[in-house]
Amino acid sequence: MMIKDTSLRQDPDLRKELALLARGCDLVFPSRFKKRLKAFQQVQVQAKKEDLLPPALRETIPRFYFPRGCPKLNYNIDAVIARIENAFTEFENEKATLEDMGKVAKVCDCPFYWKVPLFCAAGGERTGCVSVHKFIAMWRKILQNCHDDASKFLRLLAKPGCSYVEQEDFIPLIQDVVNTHPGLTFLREAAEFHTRYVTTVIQRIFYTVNRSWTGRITSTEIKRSCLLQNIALLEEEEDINQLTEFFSYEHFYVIYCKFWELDTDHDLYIDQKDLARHNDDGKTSSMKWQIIGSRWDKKPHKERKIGYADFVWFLISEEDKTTQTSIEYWFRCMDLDGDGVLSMYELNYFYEDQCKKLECMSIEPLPFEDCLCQLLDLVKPVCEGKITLHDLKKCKMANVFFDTLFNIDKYLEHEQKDPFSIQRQDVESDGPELTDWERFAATEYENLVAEEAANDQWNDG
Ligand SMILES: [Ca+2]
Ligand SMILES: [Ca+2]
Repeated sequence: MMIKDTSLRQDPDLRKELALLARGCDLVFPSRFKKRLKAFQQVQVQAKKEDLLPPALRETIPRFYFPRGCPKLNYNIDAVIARIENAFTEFENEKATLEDMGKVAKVCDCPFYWKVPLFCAAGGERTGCVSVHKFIAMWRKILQNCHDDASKFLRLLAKPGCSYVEQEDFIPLIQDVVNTHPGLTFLREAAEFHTRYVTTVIQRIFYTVNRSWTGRITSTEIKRSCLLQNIALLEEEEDINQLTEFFSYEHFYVIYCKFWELDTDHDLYIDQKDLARHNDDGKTSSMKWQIIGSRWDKKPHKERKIGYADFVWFLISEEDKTTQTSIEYWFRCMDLDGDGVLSMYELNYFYEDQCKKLECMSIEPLPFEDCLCQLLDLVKPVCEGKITLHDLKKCKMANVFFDTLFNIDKYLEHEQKDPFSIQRQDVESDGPELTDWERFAATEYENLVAEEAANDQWNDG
């Protein structure tokens, strides 16, 4: 009989014995240990028997876990269906085209930009329109099974039989935002940029929402994120640049221009040489290998490169090292042997490059031992000599930690800052604080616009 290791952990005595046994200690004889294990298992089995309640008793416990939302008692599905039927009478042959779907979405009590997912889920993509019967059959099923917005949204977007959404499932919705949002009129004419914008928004959604890094967003992840609020806001906010979380055109423009500058041959891939030019080589080269290597492990070094989607993750992580995803991103890059902790060897590996760069700039670097002391003071890891992801998230200074090890410019910036001035800033600023990423994107956008204007003047004059 197998017993789970979690149950073993609940018995401290046994754990100690196990540990001793593992170290080959003579104090615990195998026969004695086996006896002990058997006694422990018996206790476990007995406890389990007590857990099993008779069926009658089980039924009296009210259900409290609703993965697809808690059903609303007084929600009248038939009344909603009647309203939809009525709305369809206005359309020719009681069939809704894509243009009619905004109205249908509102009748269904959905945000306006759910219109294309609604259209596609009812089969409209294939035939170009949706009949009242097909639409009602689809929507009734969703209303009966999904009781909150996250699970409805997921059901509309996901492939049949899937309990998650993947990147490509978002394409129709975001392409529709490009086609119809008043804040993107100018982008509509530049069809060659549509896929770039769509890719950027999808990557940003996965960056923020897909906390499990699986490439599959679940309804729980949607619920925990601000995705649906942002999609709902598209309807109210004409200036798309206000939606800095995912949809901002300015943010897209900055990311894309940065990529374009590095991708000199414009084959939509950048290699290590290209990446070395980012921020005039603020990033040391070991880290650059890691960024590129982590994605293309199996390829020989020379062929390794990253595409645009990976670049979106890199740039956002690089410019804002305070978010959960960013901390995880850099942790993964630094954990060279993939054992889930950062060893002192791994820290030294990256710091060596940093020292070389500092020496080139005629700045004398701190010896590694001193730097290590500072870093350990900053992070205060639970286990000596090992830094875990949890330690880094808890210390609230992960950005300083990472920059010290592999970003010269930002490391020097942190060094020069008076720690008290940062605190003062926090107290004095009113209104919502900008994130590091938002601040970077706003500055870069201004620079790019100024550059463009200067170019125009040059060409005209
Ligand atoms: Ca290239
Ligand atoms: Ca490691």
